Amino acid sequence: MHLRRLLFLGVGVLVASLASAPNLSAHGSDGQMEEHEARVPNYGAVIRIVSPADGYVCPAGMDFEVCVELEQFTLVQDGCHWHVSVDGEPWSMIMDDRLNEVLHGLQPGEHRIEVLLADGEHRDLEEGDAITVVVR
Ligand SMILES: [Cu+2]
Repeated sequence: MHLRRLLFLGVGVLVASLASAPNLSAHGSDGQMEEHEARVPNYGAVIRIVSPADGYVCPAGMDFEVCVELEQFTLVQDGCHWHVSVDGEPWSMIMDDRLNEVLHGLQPGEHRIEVLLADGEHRDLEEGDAITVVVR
């Protein structure tokens, strides 16, 4: 459990650094920053959260699993993968062929869980899916 936690934190740091790197060029000399990185069109690719349902209530301290289904998108091929964000911040990245991701350690309260398809350069596709969960 402790090791999994450490691995998870490691992935989180990796995600954070990968997610912030493309933004460096977006900082203008006038201090302005683009609100979002450029996203890529879906071209028919779909990611959909199949569970939990929107509005799911998760007991505090429990992990829960987000499961997705995909259409017209092949994981791993050309580096294709998917991203999970929580409350607008990168949370984790699924680089293998899994269609599920266990979320650990969400603080009590309401959280927006968003999933987005990503290309081999970690660019999000425009259309993802999102649910709100409540931890209490
Ligand atoms: Cu990525």
